[in-house]
Amino acid sequence: MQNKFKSIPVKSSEITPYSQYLSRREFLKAAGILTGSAVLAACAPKVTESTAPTDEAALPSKFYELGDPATSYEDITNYNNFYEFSTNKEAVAPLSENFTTEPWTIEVYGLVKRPKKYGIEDLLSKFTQEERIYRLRCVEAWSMVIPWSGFPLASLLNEVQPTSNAQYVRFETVYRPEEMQGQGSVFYPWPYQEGLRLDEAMNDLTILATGLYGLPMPNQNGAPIRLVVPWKYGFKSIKSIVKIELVEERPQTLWNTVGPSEYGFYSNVNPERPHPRWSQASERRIGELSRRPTLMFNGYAEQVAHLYEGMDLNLHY
Ligand SMILES: Nc1nc2c(c(=O)[nH]1)N[C@H]1C(S)=C(S)[C@@H](COP(=O)(O)O)O[C@H]1N2
Ligand SMILES: [Mo]
Repeated sequence: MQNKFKSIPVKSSEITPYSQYLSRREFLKAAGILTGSAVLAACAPKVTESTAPTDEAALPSKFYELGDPATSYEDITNYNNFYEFSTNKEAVAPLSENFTTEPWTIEVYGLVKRPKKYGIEDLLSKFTQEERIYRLRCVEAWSMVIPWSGFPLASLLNEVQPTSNAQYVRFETVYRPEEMQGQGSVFYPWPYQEGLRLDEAMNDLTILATGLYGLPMPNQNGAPIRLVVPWKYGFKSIKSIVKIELVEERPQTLWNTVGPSEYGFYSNVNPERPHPRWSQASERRIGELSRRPTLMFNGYAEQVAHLYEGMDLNLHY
């Protein structure tokens, strides 16, 4: 049984509306868990054991991921990596404000029995949207907890029916340099591409996310639809997807092309394998002051470690 805990699938009718998240924030503030507004969090005193509520059971457990509350909406939507717009995390939100996400089509093709082009509205109505609260661990050693809504990638793949030759899934972000000024940069091979092994893509933790905090996906987070693979470094979770191709050979990925020794194809979160330029043993949770240890597979080992049995994770990084 995989995915018994640590992610919380619910019916779309049960996706927490943003208003409820807000009242929850007020509740947590009153309980002494959140100190001040998210924007001021860096200046706020560290919450210690003594100020944290003793009666944790009183808090609604669905808002937690491995015991941690979700990062604030403000932080999730104003501290972004989305190089198509900017390499400056704070500049992504303003620069993506006028990005066009309607109409939006995703083409699913390659080694499949039923290739198909889906409008985003088809995907939203066809697949039950679930809420999944996941950690996101960036390779740069910061992390967040994000309440996504979306659906398992496996649901879509089962519909198009990969053929027996299909071994990998290749994803591609929209190429629209007139709207995405960062795509003018000659330092990166646009469009952004990513890839997963087919069994990784079929794992229940892997979702296509269409929203967060019960709201439609903000442009800066990869509207209208992006991948989320919570046990891998954040750059695997490709944004604003227009193509999903089933292929036989391992696909090229943007970061592996740019820095093969720094960014491997697998890029599973692994505290024991340092990045060549920094340690991956700990991370800075956005909104918190002190660092915390990074967990193997970002805390999802129980659900995914079996995918890598017998593999040397230092070799296959
Ligand atoms: N197309 C595209 N997808 C992308 C990126 C990007 O620059 N372009 N950045 C990645 C990185 S490095 C991270 S950490 C996450 C950040 O997601 P968030 O801004 O929603 O937190 O998106 C990933 N997906
Ligand atoms: Mo990242």
